[in-house]
Amino acid sequence: MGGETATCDRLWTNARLATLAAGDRPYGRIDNGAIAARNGRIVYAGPRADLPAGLSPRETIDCGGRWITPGLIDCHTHLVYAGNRAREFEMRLEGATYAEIAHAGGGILSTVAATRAASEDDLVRSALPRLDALIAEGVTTVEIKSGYGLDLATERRQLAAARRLAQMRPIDVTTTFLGAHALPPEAEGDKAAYIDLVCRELIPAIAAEGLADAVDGFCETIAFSANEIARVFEAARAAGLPVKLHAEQLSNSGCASLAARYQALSADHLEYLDEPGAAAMADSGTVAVLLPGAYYFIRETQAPPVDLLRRYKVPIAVATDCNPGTSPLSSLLLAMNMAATLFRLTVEECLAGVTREAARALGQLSEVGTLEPGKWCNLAIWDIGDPAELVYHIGFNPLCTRVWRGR
Ligand code: DI6
Ligand code: FE
Repeated sequence: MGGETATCDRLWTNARLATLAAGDRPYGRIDNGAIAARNGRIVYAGPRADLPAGLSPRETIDCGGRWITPGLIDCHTHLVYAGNRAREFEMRLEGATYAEIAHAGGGILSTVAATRAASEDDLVRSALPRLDALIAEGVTTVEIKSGYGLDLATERRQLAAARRLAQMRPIDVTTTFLGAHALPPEAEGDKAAYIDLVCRELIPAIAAEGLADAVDGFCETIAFSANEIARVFEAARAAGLPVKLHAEQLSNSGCASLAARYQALSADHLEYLDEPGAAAMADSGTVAVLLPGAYYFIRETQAPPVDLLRRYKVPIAVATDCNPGTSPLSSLLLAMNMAATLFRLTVEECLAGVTREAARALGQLSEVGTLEPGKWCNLAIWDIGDPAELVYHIGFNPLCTRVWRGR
């Protein structure tokens, strides 16, 4: 809906726009563009020459020819956790094996132990610097998963901490319950009993408290099987929550098709995705979220089948997967560079992957992800001469100004 454009609060002019809106122009490019906002929403985004008359903005900002993109969206993170795994990383460099590291208290369960021992305040305090790093790069929406609690009290605390971050910074946070991430030690190897707990107690409680916007799982030989994940998805469906899945990261288990069967918002990682999986995702509109930080950090050698995704027109998003074990990455710009260098995504695919397609992966495309009337006025204003600079630089941040809900 275009809304009424007779007045506006703020007007950005003399800008080049990458609207990412559908159409023939690459990036939805508009060279001499303007954006008007009222009550935090975009009321106009287009050529300056076509600005509706009589807008009478309270404030006009001359962008000096800078580029404006939609605010960036990191659609897959595990940003809230305690401790870190730097010592484990060092041990791996010194030649330690996975088993030795696990024996020395490392691995995912060491993060579970640290997170269980942390208060909600501790979790908020340790997550804030990571969140601020994303914000400094123009991120205006972030998804945050639980999954380092693996019991009701800690999963609840992780999600509550994630919700609190949204009160402390100008950013939208969507939360995802990831109880089916790993088997907690007290389950003593009984996966079926733990999945029972997740389905019968955790998902209903988390959903009733409004703590999660979606449910995720880790489908992998070292985590949970497709049958176990199907039970989790049934429980999510019963609780009225959409699903997404860590799928085909280390091996192919056919779980991208499972995700598609449950109309998953996204299937993530996908290094080992096969053709039937890509076809199923295309049919269900499930977004492929590529996570080059994890691919890089664990020194994976099989890249996700990008050509297959293109052939089947599966939407492609890019995210950091910010987590202490396999992707200690809190730069979405670097994730874009890695998606290009390691996976050969085009610049436009990278930029769409952290805006429009990331919004789609969160089920938020009607609210954010492109510069179009009716959406939240979330902008990233960049000191660049060409969109390719957003992907090309390594360890350099060309952000000039970030706007969240019109300010
Ligand atoms: N996939 C991963 O690579 C991480 N979780 C997941 O589902 C690993 C998380 C960790 O090691 O802490
Ligand atoms: Fe992940």
